[in-house]
Amino acid sequence: MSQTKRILVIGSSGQIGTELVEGLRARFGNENVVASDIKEPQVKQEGPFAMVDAMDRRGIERIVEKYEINEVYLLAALLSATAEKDPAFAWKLNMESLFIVLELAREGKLKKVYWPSSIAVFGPTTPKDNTPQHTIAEPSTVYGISKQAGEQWCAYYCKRYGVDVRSIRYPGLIGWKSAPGGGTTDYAVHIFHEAIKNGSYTSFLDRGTTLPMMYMPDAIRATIDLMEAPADQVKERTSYNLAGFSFAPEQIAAEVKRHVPAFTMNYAPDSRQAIANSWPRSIDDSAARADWGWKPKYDLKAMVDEMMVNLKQVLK
Ligand code: VAH
Repeated sequence: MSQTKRILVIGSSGQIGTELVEGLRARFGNENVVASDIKEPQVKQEGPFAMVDAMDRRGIERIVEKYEINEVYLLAALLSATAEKDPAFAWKLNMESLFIVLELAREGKLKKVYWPSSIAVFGPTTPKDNTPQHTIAEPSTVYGISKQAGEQWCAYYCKRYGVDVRSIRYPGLIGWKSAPGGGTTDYAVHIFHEAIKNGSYTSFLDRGTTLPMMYMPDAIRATIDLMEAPADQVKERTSYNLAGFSFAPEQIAAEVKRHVPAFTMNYAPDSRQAIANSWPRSIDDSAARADWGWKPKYDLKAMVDEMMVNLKQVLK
C-alpha cells in the first residue's frame, strides 16, 4: 500500500462531496484525491475522476487498486426527504455502500475510512436542547435509521477488526458552491438563491422550526481535522456530535433582509415539517471539542454575509 496519502471520495458530486474534494485537494494535492460519483461531473475537475456506483464493490475495488487508494471518504447516500419516498432503496444504498468500504478496510486494503452521520440519528424522544453525545436515539426517518445503524456498524468494525473508521453527525449544512439534494434543511440554502433572484421565498418549514446548522467551510474543516487527528484521540467510534449554530426560518430571513431589504418570506410547511419536528433544536459537541479540538469559526451572521457576497457574484 502506498505510503503517500491517496484519497478516494465516493459521492464527490454531492453537496458535501463537491467542497470536500476541493478542500482535500488543496491540502493533499490534486493528484492524491480521486473524485468519484455515479455520473460524470458537471464541473471541470482539477484532479482525477473515476465514475462508479457506490454499491459496486468490484468497481470500487478496481479504483482502489488503480490509484493505490489508502483512505476513502464515503459520502454517497439518500438524504432525509428523498429517503422517505423510497425507503427500500435508501436503506440499500446507504448500507451496502458502507459495508463495501468497511469490508475493504477489514481486508487491509484501506488505512482509514470516513463516513458521515447526521443529527437525524436523534428522534422525537431525544432531549431537544443541547442534545448530548450519548442519549436516547430513536430516529423516525429512514435516513435516521440508516445513519444510526451505520454508526453501530462503524463501532463494531473498529472494535472487532481494528478498522479506523471515523464519523461526524452533521447538522444541516449550508454552502454556496454546490446545490443541496433531498434534505429537510435545504430551505436554508434555497432562501439565498430565491432572495437574490426573486426577492422572496416560501419556506417549506414553518416559523419556529429551530434546527442545528453549520456553514460548509466549518464542516469541511472539521471533517479533515477529525480524519487527521491521532487515532488514540478519536474516542467516539460511532459518530461525533458537531454543532455550528441553531436558527429558525424567521431568524435567517431577518439576516437575509439585511442584504435584500425588500425581501419577503412566506411559509408553506410540507411533509418535511414532520421530519424537522423529530430532530433536536441544538447539539452538545463538547466531546469533539475535547477529543480533537473542534471549534466553529462561523456564526449565523458571518455565514449569511459570506453566502450573500458569493452568491450575488455567482448568480448575477
Ligand atoms: C438532511 N441535510 O436534511 C441533511 C441533514 C440534519 C440534516 O442530515 O437530510
